[in-house]
This record gives sequence, C-alpha cells and structure tokens, in this order.
Amino acid sequence: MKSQGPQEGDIVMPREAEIVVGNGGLRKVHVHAAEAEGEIYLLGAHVTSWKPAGRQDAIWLSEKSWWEDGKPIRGGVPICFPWFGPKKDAPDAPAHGFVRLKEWQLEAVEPQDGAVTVTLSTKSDATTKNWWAADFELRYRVTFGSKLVMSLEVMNTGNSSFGAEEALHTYFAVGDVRQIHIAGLEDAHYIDKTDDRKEKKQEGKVSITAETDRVYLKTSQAVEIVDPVLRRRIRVRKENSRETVVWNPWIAKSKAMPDFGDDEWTGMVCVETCNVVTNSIEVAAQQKHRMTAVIETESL
Ligand code: TA6
Repeated sequence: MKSQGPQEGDIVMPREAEIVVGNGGLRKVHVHAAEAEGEIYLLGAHVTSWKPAGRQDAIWLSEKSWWEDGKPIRGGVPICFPWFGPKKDAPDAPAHGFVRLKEWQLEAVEPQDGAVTVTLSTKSDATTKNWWAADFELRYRVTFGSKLVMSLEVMNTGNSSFGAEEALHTYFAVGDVRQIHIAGLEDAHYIDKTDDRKEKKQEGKVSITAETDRVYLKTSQAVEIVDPVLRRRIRVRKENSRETVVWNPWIAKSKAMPDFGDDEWTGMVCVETCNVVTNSIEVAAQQKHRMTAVIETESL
C-alpha cells in the first residue's frame, strides 16, 4: 500500500489558509475560516491552536516551548507514536516515540462548509528504523471548524503485523486547573503513574489537587472539562480510542521541565485520546487503524 502523496508545491491553497513561518522559523499552516481559526506546524503535524468563531482558543501552549527542529513543541496536540512515554527497551529513545520530532509532508488543505481540513503524512524511513523496524505510513487529517476533528490513520505498509501505542496528547487551556472538574470518567479504573502505577477506581468526577498522571482504562466514552473560571465546557469525544490519559504536572514537575514555565501548570490540563499500555493497537500487514478525537466547546 505505497501511496505517494502530492508534493507540497502541487497543493492549491484555498484563500482560508496559508503556509507561513511560525515560532523558531518553523513552518505552519495558518487557517482562518468562517467557523474557526487554527494552526498546525509541519514539525510533528502539531496542532497548536484552535479558536472556534466567537470563542476563545481551547488549546494551551507553553511560553517556554523549544520551537526547534528535532525537539517536541510543548503544548498543543503532540502525536505520540509508536510508543507512549519512555521506550521500555531503550531508555535513550525519545519519549512518546519519534513522529512528533519529524517534519511531516503537507498533502492537502481543503475548505468545506466554513471549515478547513489539513492533511499531513509521514512514513517509515532509515531513521525510524533505528528505533523501530516496522514499515508504516501515518496520515493525519485535522478539520478546523466549529469542532476540532483530529483523525490519525496508521497504515501497516509491511508484510507482518505490528503492535504500537498511539496518543493525541492534547493540552487544553483552562482558567485555573484547581477549579475545574472532568466528568465522564466516574467509576473507571485507572493506572496512577504518580503512585507506582497502582490500579485504582475513579470515585466521582476528576478534580486536580496535586500532580496527576492517570491512564483511564476501557474509556471509549466522551469526557467533559468543566471550567468555571473561563465559564466553558470542553467536550472530548473519541472514535477507536480505548483509553484516556489525564495529566497535570503541578508545581515540582513544572519547575523540572525547562520548556514549561514554573507557574504555567495552573492554566492547562491534558486529556489525551489514546490507545496505550494494555490497549495498544495491533495492525495487520497492509491494514489500517484510525483513531479520532472530536473537540467541542460551549459556554457554561
Ligand atoms: O501523558 C502524560 C505524560 O506521559 C506524563 O507522564 C509526562 O511525561 C507528559 O506525558 C509529558 O511528556 P513529554 O515527553 O511531552 O514531556
């Protein structure tokens, strides 16, 4: 299943979008459509902004991000693939896999009904095979409209099946993380990465009162971030994602990350659409898997 996407130069850009130089000299597609504005960097196919018309941006970005080739952008929606977190058998491998460190190919920028869909792709090469032997191609379609729709398609272009972890590691902007709650995970079991990866059960809604790093298992359902400070609700619906990660670094971890402002932790929470840990994906030779996140916001 070798698909040669169009070359960037062949792409006819609609009037609602342009390729511009963004932070750190990195190129991005800037979308300004009737329904929304948004941005996606070619580095890592990294969404960094989605602002529905008449509303505030829902995506958080650190003021301290590296904005350097080969380094992950801090904030936005990092794509984690083909592993999540540290690589178990290679401690020196990049955290969350390598695709967020690569420049992806821009394949299409298509306007439709007041929204714009940007399509990017990347595939296995000699560099990726240093870390992971599989033959693969990823195609990522992001629709910037009244909803933000992010769809990651994993194609196995090789002759044997492979297992992989994947995550859309979305950083959401909140007024004060100490005052939000997350609904939709009640009674779910989760792995608590701040407590020796013990498995626990979620009692009631999720609130953030300390460093929080949880992998909620068997959670294909939608979740909602309720933010009384920004007076909005952010709904995250998912397709083909069986787990949900909730992360806030809190005080000490924020200070320990050079690309994360010491006091920035109060303004963000990650709610991640993923298939990781016990629910990684298995993709047979020449087959595909598609995981999708649909983000909506509404006023409280
Ligand atoms: O998704 C939560 C997490 O796995 C945390 O453990 C923390 O490491 C976070 O991702 C950020 O990872 P990064 O490699 O982007 O610094």
